[in-house]
Amino acid sequence: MHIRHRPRKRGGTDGKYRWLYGTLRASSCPVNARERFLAATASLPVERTPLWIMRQAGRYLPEYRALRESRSFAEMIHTPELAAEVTLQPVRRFGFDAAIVFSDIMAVPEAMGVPYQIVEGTGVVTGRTIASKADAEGLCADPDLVRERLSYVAEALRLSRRELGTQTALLGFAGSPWTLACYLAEGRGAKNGAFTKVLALSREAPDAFDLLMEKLTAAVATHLAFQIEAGADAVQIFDSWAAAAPAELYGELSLKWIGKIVAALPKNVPAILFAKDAPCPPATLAATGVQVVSLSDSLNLRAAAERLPASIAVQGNLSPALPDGDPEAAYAATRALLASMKGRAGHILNLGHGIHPQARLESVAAIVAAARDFS
Ligand code: 1CP
Repeated sequence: MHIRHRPRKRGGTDGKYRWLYGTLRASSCPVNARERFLAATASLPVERTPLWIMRQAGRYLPEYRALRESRSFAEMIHTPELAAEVTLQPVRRFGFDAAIVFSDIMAVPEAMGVPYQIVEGTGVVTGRTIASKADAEGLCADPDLVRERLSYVAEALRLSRRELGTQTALLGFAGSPWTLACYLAEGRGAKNGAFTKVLALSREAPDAFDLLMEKLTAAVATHLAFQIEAGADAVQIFDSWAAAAPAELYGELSLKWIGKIVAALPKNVPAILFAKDAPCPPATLAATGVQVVSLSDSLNLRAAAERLPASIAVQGNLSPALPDGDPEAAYAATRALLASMKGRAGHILNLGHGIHPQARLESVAAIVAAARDFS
């Protein structure tokens, strides 16, 4: 990948947020957040580790809750102006190196003809379940229709890009076919990822499972390509329910399909794979062709990175509970992680999973400050 280095401008993102964090020092290298992020995805050296936080656009932010007070989640997602606003909120407040478009993994199944709701206290509930080949046949994977029905996501990306310019990276995303199949077979979220119907479908009706996976793979690939055309600099694939697959079948049930999606993406756009608690080593995740593997906090990040080719970047892996605690502990843990990664190019700082709604803003600020102070 070709990274252009532009001269550092006065009054850029760094300067704008410096007053917020007493501990901030100016960085000395002529790169902006987007260049820093893209360099890290390519495992090139950077003057400081870039960061963003999974679920950074969401409920822990008072400005998100204020918008959400008078609107449903569905309305926020489907209205590009609101989705762009929520995408930008965490970048304005914390100066993260990357924004992630405010959308949901269930947007793709919805475009394929399965409506969904987010029910307070329950989570995802789908309007249909997929239990047979006939059910899978009824799903739409026509690229033109999928694009048309997801045009609100593309518009949110274009509006976000307008404000971010070339200063901050912008991420698109999608759920993996396996994780989406978990929801579609179950018809809803499952406590602690105990999805059982999808496994039964793969065993008892392999034709139905294969057709479902082929259609999901096609629609996810279409959606990711569409997001890249609309301005995404990189894309993240969420295999949030990787651990619902038995270890010996994980490659067949999930990674095989992710590999097909990555192969279909433009080669110059980095793909990040977040496979939460995947039942395989990180090198197996990297073998899907992604440039970055995002790891949960159950692993030692340095040790995991050492077992990967130097060309593969890692993302993570502070505890998602860290921002719930006090800022001093958040600062110290971030410093310790960065110190452990010193000398290993290709690290994007993040949590091991999404930030909690009860996260403390001053502890998020402390993580950002620690990343900026460390070089
Ligand atoms: O305001 C609210 O009540 C809605 C809460 C919410 C939010 C803020 C949901 C419902 N989705 C989102 C946004 C979202 N979802 C983003 C936005 C960008 C960002 O990261 O800031 C992203 C990337 C997602 C992805 C997503 N949705 C995943 C994969 C990531 C992960 O955490 O593993 C999953 C599993 C979902 C499903 C989903 N959507 C919402 C909830 C509460 C859930 C999980 C619940 C369930 O499994 O039933």
